[in-house]
Amino acid sequence: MFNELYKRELEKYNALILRKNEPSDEYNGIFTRYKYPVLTRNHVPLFWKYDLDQKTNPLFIERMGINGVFNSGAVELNGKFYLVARVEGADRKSFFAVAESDNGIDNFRFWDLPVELPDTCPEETNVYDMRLTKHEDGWIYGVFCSESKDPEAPKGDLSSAVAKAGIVRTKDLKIWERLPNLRTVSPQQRNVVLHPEFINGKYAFYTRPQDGFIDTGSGGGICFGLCDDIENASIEEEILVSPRVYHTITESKNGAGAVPIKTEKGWIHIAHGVRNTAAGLRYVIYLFVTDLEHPEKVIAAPGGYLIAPFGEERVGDVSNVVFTNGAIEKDGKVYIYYASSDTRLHVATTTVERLIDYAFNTPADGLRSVDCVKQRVALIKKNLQLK
Ligand code: M1P
Repeated sequence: MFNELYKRELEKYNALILRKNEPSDEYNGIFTRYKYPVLTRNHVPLFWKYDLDQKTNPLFIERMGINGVFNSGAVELNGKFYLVARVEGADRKSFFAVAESDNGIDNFRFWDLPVELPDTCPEETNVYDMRLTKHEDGWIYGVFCSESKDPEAPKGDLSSAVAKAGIVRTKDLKIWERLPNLRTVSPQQRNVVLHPEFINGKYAFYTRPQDGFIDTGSGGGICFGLCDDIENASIEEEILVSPRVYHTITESKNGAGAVPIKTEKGWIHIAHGVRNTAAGLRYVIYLFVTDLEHPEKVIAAPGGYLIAPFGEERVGDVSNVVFTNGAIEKDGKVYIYYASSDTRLHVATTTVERLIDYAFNTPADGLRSVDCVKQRVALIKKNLQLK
C-alpha cells in the first residue's frame, strides 16, 4: 500500500510541477493573468510532509501538513527566476523557501530545504512576506515581518502582537546573515521594503508605520526614510509617500509591495491598498511612480486598482485579498508575483512600456462620483467623435 500511494502522489506532484502555464483570455492591455497559480501548497515536495520510511509510516500518512504558499519575494539571478515564498504549515507558522524556474511563469520547483534563518530573536514567533532587494552595495537583502506576542497585552489576550521589520542578507539565497531589526519611531512596522540604490549615500526604506498589529491607526500610509547603517538600521524620520485616502482603494491601509522597478520615467511601485466592506477587508494591488532622483516624490498615481481579486482568487484562508511583495523586470518584461486570499501564488506579466503608459495616462482618482463620471464622459465623448 505504501509504495502505491507514494507512487501515485509523486506522479501527481511531478505532473503539477511540469505543467505548462497558459495566459488567460482576459484582456485589459495592461497585464496578462496566467491560468494556473505558480506556487500552491501542492508544489511543496512530498518529503517535506511525509515520513517516507515505510517502517515508521506504513500507512503513508502526512506528518507535517502545509496550509498555503503565498506572498513571495522575487529576484532574478543569472537569468533564472527565484521566489522566496511564504510557506505556512498546518501549525500556522510561516517560513521561507526558495523556488526556482527558468521562465518565471511555470515549472517553479522548491529547493530541497527551506530557509533556516539565524535565530537571533527569542521572542519572534512568526516570519513572513520577505521582499528581496538586489542592492547596489552587492548584497541581496531580505526584509520581512518579524512577529512576536505583545508583551504588554492584558492577561488572557493571546491575539495582540507586535510586527517589526526583520533584515537578512545573502549572496546566493543559501547562506543568510541576520542583521538587527529595523528601528523606527513608529511602534510597529510591516510591509517594509529596502530601496535598491543609495539615496544621498544612505540606505533608503519604504515603511508602513502602524500603531497596532492590524490597524495602522495614525499611520498615514506608505512612508520613506533614510538610514546610515544597514548593520544597525534605524530611521529617525518617516516621510509620507503614498497616503491613505477616504473612499479610495487605500482607505483602511496600504503598504509597499515589490521592490521599486527603475525606468527612464521614474521608479515603478507596485503596492497594496485595503478598504473595509461589510464582508471584511478587501485587498487590491495598485501602482504609482516616483521621481528617479527623489524616490519619495510621487509623479504618477493612476486612480483605482491595477489588480483586484477575481473569480477563484477571491476565496481562501483570508478571502478577497490580492497581495504582492515581489516582481521581476527582465529585458523590459515585468513579472508580478501576487498571492490570492493568503493561499496561493500567481503571476501576471506585462512590460515596463505598458506600466508606464498605464501610470501616466490613467486619470488620477477623481475622489468624488461627480468628478469620476466627468472623467468617464470625457473619454466617451472623445470616442464618439471618432465614429
Ligand atoms: O491577510 C492579508 C495580508 O495582511 C497583511 O497585510 P497588511 O499588513 O497590509 O494588513 C499581511 O499580513 C499579509 O501577509 C497578508 O497577506
